[in-house]
Amino acid sequence: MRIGIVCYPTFGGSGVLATELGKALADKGHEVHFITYRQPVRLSLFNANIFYHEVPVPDYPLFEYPPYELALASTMVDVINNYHLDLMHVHYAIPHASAAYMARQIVKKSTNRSVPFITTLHGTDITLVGKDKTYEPVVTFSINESDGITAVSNNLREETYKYFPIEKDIKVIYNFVDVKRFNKKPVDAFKKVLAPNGEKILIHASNFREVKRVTDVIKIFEKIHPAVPSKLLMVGDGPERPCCEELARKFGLQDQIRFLGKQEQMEEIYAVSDLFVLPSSYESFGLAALEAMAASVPVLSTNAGGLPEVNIPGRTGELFNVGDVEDAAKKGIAILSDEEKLKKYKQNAFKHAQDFDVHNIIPIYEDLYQSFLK
Ligand code: GMT
Repeated sequence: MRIGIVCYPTFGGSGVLATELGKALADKGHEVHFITYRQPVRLSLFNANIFYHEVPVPDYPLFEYPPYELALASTMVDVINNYHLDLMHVHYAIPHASAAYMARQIVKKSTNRSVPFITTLHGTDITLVGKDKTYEPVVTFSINESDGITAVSNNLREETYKYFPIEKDIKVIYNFVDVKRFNKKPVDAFKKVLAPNGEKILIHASNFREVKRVTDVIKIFEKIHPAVPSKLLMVGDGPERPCCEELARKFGLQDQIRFLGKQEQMEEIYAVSDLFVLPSSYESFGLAALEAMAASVPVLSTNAGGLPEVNIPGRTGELFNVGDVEDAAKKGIAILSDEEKLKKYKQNAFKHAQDFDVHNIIPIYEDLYQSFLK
């Protein structure tokens, strides 16, 4: 198949998932065309089946806000026509679904070919941004106009039906992970640098947005640290990072917590970690938690959104209510202070991640694509 993929090219989960999907499809012999305003972060390797089309957004002095959606729709039309795409798969409804709708109409009018588009809902496009009255009518319209709609968890599917008058079926296709990539042996020298006295290593990775409640990670660590000799790695960057650094200093924990910034080789970092902490107020799925599990790292997360569909309490990790740092710390201490228990959690986390392996999920997308080409 010849597939066009539209996504945000950033470190965010939807962009990462869309990029990994495109790479996996290309490995299976499909021709994949990424259409984005910048090269996606995880798209560094060369593959003869992968094409990248940058969306040019001219910035005329007349425009206070350059019309990205129009530039995207026009680029989509160009790529669909010149590369004879069979379908488009857009990730994150805003503004990708409405741009895809416009592109489909333009192509239909000029060539009489109807090129289907599938919209994958990822989370904040529905739960935060999409619900906003400013966008809601367009979001509802373009989701309903999609030929296929998918959501990354049952929770997100339900949330979408709750807040938008969607008339079509939304198919749940979970996030996936390449287990082989994340199943790495720890590099001893690296572990020694981070935890010279054999301390346990806790880790958090995100874009440090408000929804991630990153300061809760520091608060949880402050309670775990006196009970379990430990270090904390904070991976990623974003608006809440300064508050975290300030809180770490306030607690006198600045030497126990390392802020590593954005990292691409997450598998190396997970390989030396013992517990992934995710205190988000909402996660449609929690791709970062799944990637940690694929590296045999148990997860201490909230029970918000789709997280309980990924992290199974008492097996792959533990769940706590949003903001309950007391309970989170208690559960974290219980996991980390018992070697046998920790080993079991690590094994279970890895085993459960295998259910979400890329080889299990890609065929579901392929079948979905095929159903629109018949
Ligand atoms: O979590 C983020 O801040 C990034 C966000 C995005 O929109 O790129 O991730 C969302 O999509 C991921 C892939 O489907 C999910 O695993 C994340 O849970 C989801 N984030 C939220 O729902 C907050």
